[in-house]
Amino acid sequence: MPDIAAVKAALTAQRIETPSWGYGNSGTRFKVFAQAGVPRDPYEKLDDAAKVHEFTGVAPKVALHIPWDRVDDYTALGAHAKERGLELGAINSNVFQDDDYKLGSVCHPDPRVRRKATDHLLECVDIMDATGSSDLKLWFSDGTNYPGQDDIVGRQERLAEALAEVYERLGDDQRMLLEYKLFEPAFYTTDVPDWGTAYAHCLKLGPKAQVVVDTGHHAPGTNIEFIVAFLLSQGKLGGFDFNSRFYADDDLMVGAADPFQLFRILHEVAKNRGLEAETGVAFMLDQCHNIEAKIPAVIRSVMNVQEATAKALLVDLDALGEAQRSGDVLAANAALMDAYNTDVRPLLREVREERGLAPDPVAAYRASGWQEHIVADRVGGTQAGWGA
Ligand code: LRH
Ligand code: MN
Ligand code: MN
Repeated sequence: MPDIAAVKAALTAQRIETPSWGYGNSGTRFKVFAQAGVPRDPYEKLDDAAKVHEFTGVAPKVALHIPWDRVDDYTALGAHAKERGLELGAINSNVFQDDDYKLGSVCHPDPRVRRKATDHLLECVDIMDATGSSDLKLWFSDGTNYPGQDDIVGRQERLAEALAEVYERLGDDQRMLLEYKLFEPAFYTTDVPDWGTAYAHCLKLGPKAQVVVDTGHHAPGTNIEFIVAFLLSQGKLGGFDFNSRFYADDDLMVGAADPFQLFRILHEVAKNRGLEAETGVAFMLDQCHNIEAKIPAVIRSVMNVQEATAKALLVDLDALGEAQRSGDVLAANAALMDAYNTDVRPLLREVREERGLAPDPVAAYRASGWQEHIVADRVGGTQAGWGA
C-alpha cells in the first residue's frame, strides 16, 4: 500500500502554474461577458494570482502571454510578483493576433512575415532573461484552410528553420515547450497538429526542446494518457496546459468534463516519475472563465488537479505490477479503480491544515473579502481580457 506520509509529501511539493489570461475577461466569438473587478493590467492579474496561491499554497507561478502582458519593465513586474510570494512562469508567445499572420507566422510563405514572427519569439526569450522564466511556450495557429493552399512539406521546413533559430538563442537554464493542436483556427491542415509532429521537431532540436500537452487539443476519443506516458518515457514531456473540453478547445475548468481522464493522465505522470521536480514537468492551467467567477474558478481548478494527483498517488503500484506480471487483468484494473474511487478530499484537507492553510480554499477565498475589494476598487481604466 502507498505510504501516506510520502503521498502527503508529494502533494505538498506539487506546483500548479496559473495563467495570467485566466484572470481577465474572456468569451467566445459570439460574446464576452465582462465581470466586475477584473484586472486592468498585468500587475493586477498578479494580485489575483497571489490570492490563489495564498489559499491553495501550491500556485506560486504565473504564466504570462506576450503581448497581452506586455509592460515597460519586466524586472519591476518580477519584483511585484516576488513581493506577493509569486514567480513569473512560462512566457507564452503570441504569433496569432496580427493581420500579417493571416496565412501563418513562422510557416508563412513570405519571408518578411516569418522574420517578424521569429523576432517576436526571440523577444520572448529576452523577456525570459528579465523575468527569470525558464520556459518559452510556443503555440502556432499556422495552417491552411483549403487543399492546395500551400505546400505542406515546405511549411514544415519553414517551421524547423524558425525553431532552430530560437533554440540557439536559449540560455543554459531555458527550454522551449512546443504545443500542438489538432485544428482551429486553421480548418484543413495545421502545421503542428499532434504530439508526433511536435515530438519530431523537438527531437531534432535537442534536449532543451520538449512537448506540451494541452488537454483540450485532441480529437475526441484520443488516448491522452498514452501520449503522456510515451513522452515521459522519452524525456520529452515538458508540461501540461490543463483544461476540460466537451466538444473542441473549450478551455473549461480542468477536471470538470472528465475527472477520470485527468486521473488516468496523472496516474501515468506519477508512475513515471513525472511528479519529481527533476523530471521538469510543468503543471500549468490554460483556461478561460467565461461565465463563472474567475479567482474561485482558478482555485477550484488547482484543487481538481490536486484531487486527481492524490488519487494517482494512492494507486497501489506493487499490487498493480504483480497483477500485470501475472496477467490478472481484473486485479490490475481494480488497483486503478480502487484509487480512483477513493474520496481524497479529507486527505487534502489534512494536508492543507498541516501547512496552516484553510481546509476549504474556495470558502476561505469567499470569506476573505478580496472579491468585494476588487469590485469596489477596480473602477475606471480598461479591464484586461483575452487578446487585450
Ligand atoms: C491555443 C492555446 C495556446 C495559447 C492559449 C491562449 O488554443 O491553448 O496555449 O497560448 O490557447
Ligand atoms: Mn494551451
Ligand atoms: Mn487551446
